[in-house]
Amino acid sequence: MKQLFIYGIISVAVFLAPASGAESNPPNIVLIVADDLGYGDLGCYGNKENKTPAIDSLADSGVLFTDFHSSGPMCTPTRASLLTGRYQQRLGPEFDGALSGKTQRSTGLPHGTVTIAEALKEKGYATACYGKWHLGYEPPWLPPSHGFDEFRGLASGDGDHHTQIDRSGNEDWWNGESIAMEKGYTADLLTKYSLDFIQRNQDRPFFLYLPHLAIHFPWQGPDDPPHRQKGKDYSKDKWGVIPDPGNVSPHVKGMIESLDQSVGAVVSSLEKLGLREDTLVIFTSDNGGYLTYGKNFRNISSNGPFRGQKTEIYEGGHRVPTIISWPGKISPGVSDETAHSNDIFPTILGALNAENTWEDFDGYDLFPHLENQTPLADRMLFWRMRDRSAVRDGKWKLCGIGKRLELYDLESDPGETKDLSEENPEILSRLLESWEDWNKKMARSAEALRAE
Ligand SMILES: [Ca+2]
Repeated sequence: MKQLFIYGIISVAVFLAPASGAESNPPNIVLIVADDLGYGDLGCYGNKENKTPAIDSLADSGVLFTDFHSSGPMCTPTRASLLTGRYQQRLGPEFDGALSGKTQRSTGLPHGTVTIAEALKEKGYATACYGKWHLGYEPPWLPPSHGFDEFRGLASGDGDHHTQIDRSGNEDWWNGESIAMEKGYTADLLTKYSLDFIQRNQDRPFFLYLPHLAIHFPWQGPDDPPHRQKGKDYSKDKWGVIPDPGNVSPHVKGMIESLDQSVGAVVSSLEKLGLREDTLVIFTSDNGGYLTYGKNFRNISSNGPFRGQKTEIYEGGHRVPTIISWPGKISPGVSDETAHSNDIFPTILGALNAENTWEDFDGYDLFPHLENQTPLADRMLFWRMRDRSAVRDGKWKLCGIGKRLELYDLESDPGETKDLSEENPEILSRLLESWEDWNKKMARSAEALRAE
């Protein structure tokens, strides 16, 4: 399962276009991140129930990845990797999991890190974040401290989609560094700000980071009722109003379809303004979906053929839907290359043909692969969430759950059903050794950052 590109007619145009060289006319960048969207939740990834025509059409216009991975199986870790191009573990072990709204309110993404927004701002881009941040709860840990000119949205991991009240009962809807509560459905509000930003900045390069809250709980479609009120604690009641916990999917379907409408509105606005061929659009998810939650909630998301779910290090926890589209520049197709959240920042610089003067990335620039189908060089990938770990090397995947070690051959067994560790002790020990080296490297980085 390697490098399967379906060449479209556009590939001829791409072939005739000059090699990478966008520095003179830098493209706009739109990075849309869905929250908890599973591998199997979209039509273009095989879902038969959810109607996602806009995202499906984005996939038709670009490259759909079948083996793309979020850097963590949860929100905060992946967001840190996406925005910095580096493993979140370099920031310290607290970035293994989600930043807590109770105990970690006065910390966040370290100010010494360089984000995509900071790099693009330096290149003259207008920058905005509309959506869920979850890399800090209050100033000075919000997007304006990390290169974003504008921020509207929520700082925490989950706000009510109608009332914008967070899990701890706080008002959580920001304009820059101030609370500015607003009525409306979260996805629709984020779309409104995105369209306005595109309109206002149509004559200059812009970076729109649109991290939707959909489809994170509370599971509320646009037609479901509001749930949270200011001043109450929802840590034991995070989910919204779910009359039939055995079947959460109708609520999630409403959220997925509202997410799809948002993507459609953004793409249409680019088209109407004549900007579509000047804009690189990236769509991804921050981790896999929940299939079940707690004792009661069932039938939530779909991770397609993959085992496991959000918070787990099986494929269902971190193999995510990802589409990269730039009509006229990137030939439409399907890529089976193994790619990762860490690749997004270097790929954006690749699209700009801009030299990286900021940071040593852990990720690859996918742009030569997207533009010319150049295969990616071999590499190992690593995941760590507290006592859960994974190492990927080609078809092999090592999973560590506490002290238990499992080895899977993803080529013959993508569903991770048959543990081959006993039959392959050499492969197991090689991956384990790489895992230990990687951990040491991450610890040294985190230590250096603390010493700054
Ligand atoms: Ca998430």
